[in-house]
Amino acid sequence: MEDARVKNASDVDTNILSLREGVASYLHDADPEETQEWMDSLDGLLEESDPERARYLMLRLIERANAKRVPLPALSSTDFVNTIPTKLEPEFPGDEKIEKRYRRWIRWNAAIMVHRAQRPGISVGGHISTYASAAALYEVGFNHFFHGKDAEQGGDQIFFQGHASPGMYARAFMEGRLSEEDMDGFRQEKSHPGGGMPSYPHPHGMPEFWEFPTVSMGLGPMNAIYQARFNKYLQDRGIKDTDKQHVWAFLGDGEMDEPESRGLIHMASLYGLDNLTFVINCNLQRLDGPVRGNGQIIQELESFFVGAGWNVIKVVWGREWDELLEKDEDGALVHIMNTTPDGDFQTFKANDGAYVREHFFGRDERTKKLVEDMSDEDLFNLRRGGHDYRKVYAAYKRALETKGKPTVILAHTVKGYGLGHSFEGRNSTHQMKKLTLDDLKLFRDNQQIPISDEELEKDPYMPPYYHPGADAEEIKYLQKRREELGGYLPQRREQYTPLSQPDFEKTFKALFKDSGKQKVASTMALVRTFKALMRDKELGKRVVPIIPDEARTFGLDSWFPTLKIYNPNGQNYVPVDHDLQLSYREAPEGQILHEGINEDGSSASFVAASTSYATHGEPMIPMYIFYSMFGFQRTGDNFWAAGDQMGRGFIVGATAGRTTLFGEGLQHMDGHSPILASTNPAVIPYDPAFAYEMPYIISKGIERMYGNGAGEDENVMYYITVYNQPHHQPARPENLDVEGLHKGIYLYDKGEDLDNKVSLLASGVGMQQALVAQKILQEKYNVGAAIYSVTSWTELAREGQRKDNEQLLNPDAEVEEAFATKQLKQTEGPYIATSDFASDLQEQIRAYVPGQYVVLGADGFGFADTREAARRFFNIDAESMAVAALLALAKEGKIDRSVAAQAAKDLKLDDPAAAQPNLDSDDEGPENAAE
Ligand SMILES: Cc1ncc(C[n+]2csc(CCOP(=O)(O)OP(=O)(O)O)c2C)c(N)n1
Ligand SMILES: [Mg+2]
Repeated sequence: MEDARVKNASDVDTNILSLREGVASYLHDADPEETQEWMDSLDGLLEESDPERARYLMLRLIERANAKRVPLPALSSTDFVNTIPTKLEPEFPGDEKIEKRYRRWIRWNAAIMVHRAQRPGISVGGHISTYASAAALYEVGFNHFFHGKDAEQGGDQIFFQGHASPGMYARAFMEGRLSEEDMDGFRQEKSHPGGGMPSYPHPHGMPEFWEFPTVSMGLGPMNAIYQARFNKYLQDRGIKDTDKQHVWAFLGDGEMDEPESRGLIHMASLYGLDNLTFVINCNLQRLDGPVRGNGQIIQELESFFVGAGWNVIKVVWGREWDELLEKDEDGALVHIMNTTPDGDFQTFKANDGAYVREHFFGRDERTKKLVEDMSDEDLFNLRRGGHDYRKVYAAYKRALETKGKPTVILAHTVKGYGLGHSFEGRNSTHQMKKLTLDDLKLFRDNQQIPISDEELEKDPYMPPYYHPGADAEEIKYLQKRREELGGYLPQRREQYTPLSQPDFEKTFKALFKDSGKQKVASTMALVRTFKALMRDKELGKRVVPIIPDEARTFGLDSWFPTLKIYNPNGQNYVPVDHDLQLSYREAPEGQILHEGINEDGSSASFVAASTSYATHGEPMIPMYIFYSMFGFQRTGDNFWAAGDQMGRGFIVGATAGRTTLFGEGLQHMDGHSPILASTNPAVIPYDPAFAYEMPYIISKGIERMYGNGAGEDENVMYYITVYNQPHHQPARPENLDVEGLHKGIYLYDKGEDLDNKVSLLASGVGMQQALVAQKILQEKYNVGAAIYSVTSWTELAREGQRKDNEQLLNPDAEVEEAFATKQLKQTEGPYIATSDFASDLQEQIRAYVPGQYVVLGADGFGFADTREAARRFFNIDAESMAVAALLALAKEGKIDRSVAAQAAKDLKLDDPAAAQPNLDSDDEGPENAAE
């Protein structure tokens, strides 16, 4: 069938084709005659003049329509020129000459710091070219925009591009915050006398300086978006005013290829984040070569961000181009700008003015003529927009004035700018760490640094830093600017009021009781613990539940109507379940951050909430609950960044275990998240077995994180694995070994005093298997089995390793034995360990077990089957534990090996089909409804 849309508009009676998708496809034509007249004029114009003229008139019409508020879909790309026309540029309020002078000193010191770090015997290097290209972008911010911590509401939050760190150190040196000695400690964090400085923005390494770790590319952009969203959340919930705080993220154009960089930008417009500005340093290069040799990264990013609903400001050309563009009456210059690929622009900068004349302006007779009166040097000195203070200032100002949407500034720069010919625009520039003597001299001349040839020649490994002294006019000016803007940046502070908790026994009474006939999964125990805590008014409001679309799976939908889901726009529709008690509720003051199916965004949300004690001085308690398979495995890098940023809060891996989530299969059944979590030194993994353990773990966690106040609290993130298998929950034992519970192991049951003895160690749902194994061993085989609840294998291992290290450093000393060893000596070996995770988890404590140690683990990929079959297959079930215990006893000569052999046969250890439910769990129901 013929499609009417391919026809000429004039062929279609009353409908016309709309400009593009986004408005209704067909519009009613109220006056076809008038329409035809407009069409005829366009046709006539095209007959008389070139398409350039038609394009011009069309664009002017669109511009006029916008001005008259005619709703038209946005154009997703504009010419390769500055968004802000020169005549609309605001007055630059600073003293350009002074600012330029010290910007050059900063650029010098940044490069010299890296160069000196290459000195013989150290040779740790660093990045020179990234900051050189971005110096003006930062300096305009420092001098005129970035609010420091003393500003109203605590100032702005700035995500510095990781590899630009030398520039921030060099500025701090100018400000007198860092000494030459400090600068020479760059990249020698442990060995430099008096302390060194990290290569990149690591708050962990410099907790009073850096705030946001950004160097794992892609994390900065997404964490900045969620930081801005979190600021709005704090404001909307009445916890803290943040409406004068702005989030700036400085990013590389190469970095924008990371899916994390682009993948969440729609969230920023969805939440109307006008408190967020991205500044993308488009130097057209990444590490190896051009970002888009054949294309134009600035144009590509413009369309991408416009499409996502952002305000886009391009800063492409410096003021030197203004006059040329003014004279470009027929659009020839704009045309060659539009059609020159980035690869060529890079090559221009690596060559000279004559090359630019021939290969750029020479592409069109008209443009060639345009520059015939200019010298080659003038041509080479036509700067790119990102190096021009005035253009950058205009863009920043416009960004802050934009309401209702986030802004991205696309700044065109040269990589290695000002560093001279060996650096500017070269493919190798990113990795060049030092300058030759000739480079140094040229760089010194370019930047007009008052250092003599002799001084440079004295020791080419150690060219001097430059500082004119605190009394210099420039330094006074610089200091005044920061003073007026609220103090130095970057800077991290940690000031907050400690949190107190409600009465422990009273609050958690229900969780300490025997559950009787009711079967309770540990997920439910965790939810109940948080619910009980949240009844406390002061503490309750600080809990930030973060959920990527699995609330119903975890039984958290009961929180929807009470806590509500945060949405700054409220709920402008009638929810389908509005007449139900558990209705889906969105509200501007909502407490739940429901992130959609978006683990990356959720992890970023966690980072913002977990560091609020420092960024805002407001301790918040994030409780980020996810499908455990999609947590550390999917977003481990951001948890690593959270550790660097010293985040504090709770990460909950729900539907945990390789066999518990029956029927789901290989991509769902998590048998290793606690192992992944254990590789993050800031994470304390717990795998609780019983409901009564939960309040102890969570309450202690909050106390460790926020109990004391600044300087005293620990930078820890708890990772708690919880299951969806309901089972009987025993009452809290009398004389519970609370210290053991916190440190990772306690004796739950001594077992019967029979002829032979073993000890069973279990965590999580593995405990249910250990309890049955105990019965089998005692009733059928006359073996008394003690049971230990291992709340954290990793914490035990870490404690043991700390003791080992102490011993290594003090070979003469009598170092205490590991906590695990002491605990396990309460009963006799052999020791048999299990959990619902891979062996590597249980293996972590092998060195500290005082006897024969047998590990059963769920190794290999998971699969879809019943829990019983899966546990038998992996040999982590009660029967397998029992046989493992018998075999271990046989190895010690305590029983005959044939007993174990017969048991293996009787209990059908190798037959998943023979596995029968050995738990008291008839566990159908919503808690198993994971999808
Ligand atoms: C996730 C990740 N991958 C790789 C790197 C290594 N790396 C550091 S800088 C760089 C190139 C950066 O290019 P761009 O983003 O354009 O920044 P520029 O230095 O040009 O400003 C790369 C690949 C990294 N830091 N993070
Ligand atoms: Mg780049």
